[in-house]
Amino acid sequence: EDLAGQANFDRIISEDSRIEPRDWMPAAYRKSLTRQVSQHAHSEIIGMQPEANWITRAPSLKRKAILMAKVQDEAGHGLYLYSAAETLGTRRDELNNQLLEGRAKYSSIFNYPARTWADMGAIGWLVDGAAIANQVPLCRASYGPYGRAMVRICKEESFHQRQGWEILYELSNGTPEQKKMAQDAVNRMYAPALQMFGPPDSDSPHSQQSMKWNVKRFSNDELRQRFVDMIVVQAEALGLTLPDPDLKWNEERGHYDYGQLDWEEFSSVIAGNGPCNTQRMQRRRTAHEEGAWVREAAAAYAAKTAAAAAA
Ligand code: FAQ
Repeated sequence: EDLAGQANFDRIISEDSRIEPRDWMPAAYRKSLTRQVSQHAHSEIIGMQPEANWITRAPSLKRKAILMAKVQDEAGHGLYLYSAAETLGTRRDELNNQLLEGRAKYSSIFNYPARTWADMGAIGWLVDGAAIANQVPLCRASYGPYGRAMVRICKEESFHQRQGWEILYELSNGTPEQKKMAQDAVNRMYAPALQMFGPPDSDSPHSQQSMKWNVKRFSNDELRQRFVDMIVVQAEALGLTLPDPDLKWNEERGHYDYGQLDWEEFSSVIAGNGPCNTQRMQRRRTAHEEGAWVREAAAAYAAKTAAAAAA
């Protein structure tokens, strides 16, 4: 135990200042952040798949260019986050192995299929929207590299949400078939998007400690509520409805009440039994194998450059 290190860590946290990679930190802090940041990175990378599947089917050149840029942004987010995680002392190939071997989680939402073009709208609006609501407070996370990565990621996510909203707006104001397709996509994505915020507070083992460490600033339920309050008005502006009969304004609380979510489904999806878990992991493994030559070439080039510098 490092008493001076612990005292310094406690002071930094109590001043709401930042822990940097070379600072002493408790092993549990390092472990929990490595868990959260790496799972966040995995989510970004796996999260490319539902939308990447639609790039070849985008309805116009412009839509295709926007969607490609968006999916590439998600890859970039994964890379910033793996880099932030590595500063905590675990190598990226080990983090990647944890994902490939099923030892690490990624967000439940990406185990649902993207069935129609309207899903590109619903994903942008609801999934990126939930991601922003969850991640804006993480810009102030006590771990410096994570918070700084979040700032840039949130800016890009704002563009993503806006492009999704615009896809839905066009469809909602299009033909009756298009409007129906938009509504159907929202109906399917709504509840899984609310579950992105994690289990209810009463069932969230990490929340309390993460809040004491200034990693999380709000609880899962607080952020979920904030998101619901936000999207109700946005749905009205879209001319679409949210699929929850219990959704109604609660004057006393100053928030919208919403219906119970299916937490059994959530657990089952996280346990690997969602509609697309197998497909997503298979695709990731294949992509990793197909990228082996790139990693080998990069390593050979690095060795050659290092040898030349030493000579
Ligand atoms: N899915 O005690 P808590 C994106 C796990 S956004 C799967 O509440 P914590 C952008 C949790 O890891 C999506 N697992 O945990 C994009 C823990 O398991 P563990 C990614 C979940 O950490 C958009 C256990 O349950 N965003 O990718 C989920 O305090 C479009 C107990 O939970 C982030 O990762 C879930 N939904 O709170 C990309 C944000 N919820 O580790 C492409 C950063 C919980 O003990 C296209 N992360 N679990 O095995 C966080 O804010 C937090 O980690 C939470 C969970 C809020 C996700």
